[in-house]
Amino acid sequence: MNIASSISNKSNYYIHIEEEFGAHNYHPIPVVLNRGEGVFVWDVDGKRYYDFLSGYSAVNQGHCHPKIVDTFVEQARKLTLTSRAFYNDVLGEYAKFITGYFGYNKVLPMNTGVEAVETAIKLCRRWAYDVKKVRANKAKIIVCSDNFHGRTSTVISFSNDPVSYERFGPFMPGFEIIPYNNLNALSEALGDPDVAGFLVEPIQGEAGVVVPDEGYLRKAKQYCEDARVLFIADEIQTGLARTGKMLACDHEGVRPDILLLGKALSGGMMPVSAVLANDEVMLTISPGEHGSTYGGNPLACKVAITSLTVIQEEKMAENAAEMGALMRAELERLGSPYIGVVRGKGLLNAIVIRHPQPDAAWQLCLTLKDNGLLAKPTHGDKIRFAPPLTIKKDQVLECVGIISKSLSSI
Ligand code: IF1
Repeated sequence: MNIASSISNKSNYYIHIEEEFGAHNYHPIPVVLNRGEGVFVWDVDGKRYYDFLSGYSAVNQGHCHPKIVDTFVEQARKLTLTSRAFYNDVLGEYAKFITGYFGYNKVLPMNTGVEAVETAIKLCRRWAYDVKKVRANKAKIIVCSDNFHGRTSTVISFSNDPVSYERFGPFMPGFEIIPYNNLNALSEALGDPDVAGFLVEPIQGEAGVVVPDEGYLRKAKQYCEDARVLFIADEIQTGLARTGKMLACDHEGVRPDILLLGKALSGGMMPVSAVLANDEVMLTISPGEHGSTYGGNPLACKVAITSLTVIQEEKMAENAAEMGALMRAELERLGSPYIGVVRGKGLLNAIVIRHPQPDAAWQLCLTLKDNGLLAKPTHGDKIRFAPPLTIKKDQVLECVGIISKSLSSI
């Protein structure tokens, strides 16, 4: 089933110049977008699509949310960057707001998600040496197989996906990979007194929306407490109402020792990430020992306050839970022979395609595009279905219709 996907001359022009002058570090679905609003995006020919990727969960609030855009424009006209060499009238306000919002003593503001992960690694190691008194340069952090925490050299050092790490060595030591969703493996690894932290995605996004067993996070947190090990939750993709609760950890009442946020923290306006922790951890870093040029800039902070506010105001977590349950039920009801598994929580969902053709998931995404819905496969046979959290019931039903129509053309 090799349906040539329709690509206009106008789109081809943009695809060509990006190919000619841009690095080839992605293989995008062949669609050229130039407008976004809510759950929709439009291509350069004016065709409208449902966005079922949401910028990898960076536009949970919907594309170009009017209140977030207004905040961005208003602050952009006032003051965008002071650096941390000076104070400004926004960072303190934001720090007070976000620590109160999530219930932590302190926030360390960064920009990209992987910078938040790197910051957590440094905080965890510093806490290990200064508080837990782990032997110098021996601190170990446990991670899970099939993890995705970003693409810096340190972070790919603990990936088990050759596509992420091959021929990028040498690698950063101090990490141990255990199977995800396996409490025995965690318990055994925690026996090592040099272990300082357990870094985990509450649901593994890139791996194809892998949801652990009920109770896994709660028991893992308890094991970490018993072993005096920091539980570090990477909620960069699962957080901010995506899974039907403000945090995916909230489904099990787990409070991470270090909480990582990114992506939708800015509603898709710009890179904004945050590391939240209490003083025992956060104050192990002293002035001048960590930071970044744009970390905590006034523009990012104002945008983040509005991005967090609208999630609560518009009850996006509740909507994600309801619309996600509807979507999974309707997808199951299709009874398509090509859908192996439907899985997810809230509006972080994926289907596993079962088809003899190796690129069936890719071909299906091309057909979905032609039928007005944008999604992209992950790890070959899985397709993530993660629309903005503002999606309504009739839109979910329309999208399931599009998916059904597209499946029938396989
Ligand atoms: C790409 C994946 C998703 C993340 C988690 C940290 C980060 C990410 C749980 C780093 C980033 C992005 C990166 C982007 C595609 C996307 C992605 F496919 F790569 F894995 F969402 F699943 N923790 N995920 O998901 O945040 O530094 O990118 O801001 O690299 O292609 P970042």
